Amino acid sequence: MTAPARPSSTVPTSDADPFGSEVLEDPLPMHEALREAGPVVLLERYDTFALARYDDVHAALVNWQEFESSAGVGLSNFRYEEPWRPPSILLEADPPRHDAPRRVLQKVLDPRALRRLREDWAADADALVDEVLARGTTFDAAKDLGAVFPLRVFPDAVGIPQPGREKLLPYGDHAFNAFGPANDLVAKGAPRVAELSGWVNEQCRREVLAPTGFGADIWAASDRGEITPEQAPLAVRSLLTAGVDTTVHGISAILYAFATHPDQWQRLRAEPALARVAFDEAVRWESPVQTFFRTATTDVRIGDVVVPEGRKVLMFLAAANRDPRRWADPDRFDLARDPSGHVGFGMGIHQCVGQHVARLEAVSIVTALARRVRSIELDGPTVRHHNNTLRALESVPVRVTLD
Ligand code: OVP
Repeated sequence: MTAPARPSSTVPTSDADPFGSEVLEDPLPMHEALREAGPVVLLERYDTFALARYDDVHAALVNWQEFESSAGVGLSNFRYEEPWRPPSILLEADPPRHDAPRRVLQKVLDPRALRRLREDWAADADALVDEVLARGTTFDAAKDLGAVFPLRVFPDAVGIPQPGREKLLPYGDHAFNAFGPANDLVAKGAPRVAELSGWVNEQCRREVLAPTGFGADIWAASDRGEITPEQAPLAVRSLLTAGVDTTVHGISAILYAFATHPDQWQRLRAEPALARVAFDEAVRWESPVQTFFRTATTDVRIGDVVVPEGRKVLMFLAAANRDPRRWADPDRFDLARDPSGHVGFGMGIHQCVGQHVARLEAVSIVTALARRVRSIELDGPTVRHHNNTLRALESVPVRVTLD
């Protein structure tokens, strides 16, 4: 699209390592440095371009024609390197191949299809909160709620059998690590790849899935010819890959946000219907999915810089979500703001197809907590879990007072 342009010698460079432990512990200073450096920055360490400003990230995300996903949304390019598992027919595809599976999952996970889960999940959330509070008024919001609730409700909703469910979280953790470079985090997951992948793939078979649920709905769509029988298990695999760790860390994030913003908990308590906007504000504020790569399909000009065809471009969703050019007081978790337009779920044709499921999970648990808890505050140091793609919390000790 872009004709001869100035050589990209003008591109600002950075020696930051977005996948190093120092940045994973606290990525915010690097995000600011990348935003300030310019619209596009060359990450010298990976010889890859990066976008960190809201307008540029947004524009690239909606421009799937020039920033493709088909070459992989991780650092490695499928055209030169063998992927660690068969590519996702959804995440790692573009139109026209992307369209049929996307339509099917959109229908299976649409808010109207989720209505039958609402009451069940509200009751499940009440029961879990009762269990946790019965043990006392200090607990770990990440370990006791965030890491527990999605695993209680989501695998059942998909329709997979009980045994082996503890494999879902480490499988997803590795999948999200694998989008980054082959660093120590990927090496740590490598020994279990065959075991975890083998189990996950097995759960995607029609004979293994329950007769009702998201899995059965996907297979029914293949019976109707909306996707092929070869695509059905891969669509189920997408749910199992993308749907567990993201919601675990998203729920931990919103609880961490409230524990560190006591006035916002009071606001939610006064108006429980704010739980939905609170979740989107938490996704903006924390960005559980920090980054995704795209690949330039042609020479693309961004500002003064030309990103050459075939090069990887790292989209910093998290940096865009706190860009002061777009958000007033971006570091504040604030239920009074309108967080819509955040790119925490992505934007454009690949925008999170499971976001209604995630929102329902988070709203269920936050609403259950708001019914019983008058105040929530941190009760010790939080501990981060490092992942090449996810911003995650291992431990969020809290102390609550009850009504
Ligand atoms: C955040 C996502 C993440 C990981 C895997 C997949 C999707 C998939 O489709 O397999 S979206």
